[in-house]
Amino acid sequence: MRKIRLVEVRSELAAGTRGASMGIDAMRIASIKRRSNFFMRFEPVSVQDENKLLFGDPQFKWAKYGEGVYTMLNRVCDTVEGLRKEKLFPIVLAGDHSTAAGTICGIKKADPGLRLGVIWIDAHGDFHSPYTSPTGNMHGMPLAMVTATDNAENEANDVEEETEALWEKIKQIGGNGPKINPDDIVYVGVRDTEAQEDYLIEKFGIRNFKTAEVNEKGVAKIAEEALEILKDCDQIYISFDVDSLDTSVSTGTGTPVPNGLSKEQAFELNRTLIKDKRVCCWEIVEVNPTLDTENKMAEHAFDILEATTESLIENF
Ligand code: 5AB
Ligand code: MN
Ligand code: MN
Ligand code: MN
Repeated sequence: MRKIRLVEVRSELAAGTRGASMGIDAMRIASIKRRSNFFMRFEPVSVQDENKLLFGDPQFKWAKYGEGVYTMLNRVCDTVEGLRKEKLFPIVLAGDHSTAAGTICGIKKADPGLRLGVIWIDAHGDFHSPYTSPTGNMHGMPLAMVTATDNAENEANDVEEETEALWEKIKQIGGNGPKINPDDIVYVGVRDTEAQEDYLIEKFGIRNFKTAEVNEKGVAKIAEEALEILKDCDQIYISFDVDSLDTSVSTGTGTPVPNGLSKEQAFELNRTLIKDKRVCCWEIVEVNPTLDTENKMAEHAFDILEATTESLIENF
């Protein structure tokens, strides 16, 4: 039987809005309200954060707090690598989404020959680089960190040399070169992208199951099709950004976007996907209770976290 380890990454360095580092604790509070023993059942591993850097200068215009983000990615990578080497299943709770690149690097470092597929449930493409980002916020960059997608034709920003060096360093975390093929990414719920991301999505033919298609076909069919696209992958990592949810639910996250998934859809989607035996890691990110009232977002996120974990255990 596979064993679960909770990994807690309270980093918010790469988000544009402050407060996502409190998302994990907000979910813990939600679990108490639900009278759930979830956080007592699993041994949590905590990854030390670098949020103190937020009191200082962001340093790189197009890769804000980039050195700190680099440190965090390495820590997450080493933690996840260790767990995967012990054949444990990491459930990662994180603040800002940049650290998902660290998770992917860790999975690959534990097993470099692995062909890893990624299901990215998010309102955003998270496919920017310092060369294309409209903000310099690195939570919009994790997928570019782990793929070979930089392309001069697609650049918008004049990036400083130090930033270039940092970006190259980030791409070497967990081993030389790209960790996944861009066409081994499947999006669900992506509906707020910039032209540079659209260019990559089109170039690599990345499938995006938008909300309308989820409504039309139903979650079961979407899950089946998503897994079918990744049929040649050895293992699968699922990344769940709570801003994939509709704004009626995503009341506490930094970058909410209308026309998202309903809570029920996200609930069923994650519960269904995680039953696939190739899924080796699941991550939930970007709950920000400082933007919310009465901790509603964290309660919804906790319900999804607990139900997804239950589904995983039932299907071990
Ligand atoms: B999230 C935006 N594309 O790059 C950018 O929340 C938003 O992890 C990124 O999906 C959102 O700053 C990153 C405008
Ligand atoms: Mn997002
Ligand atoms: Mn995201
Ligand atoms: Mn987000």
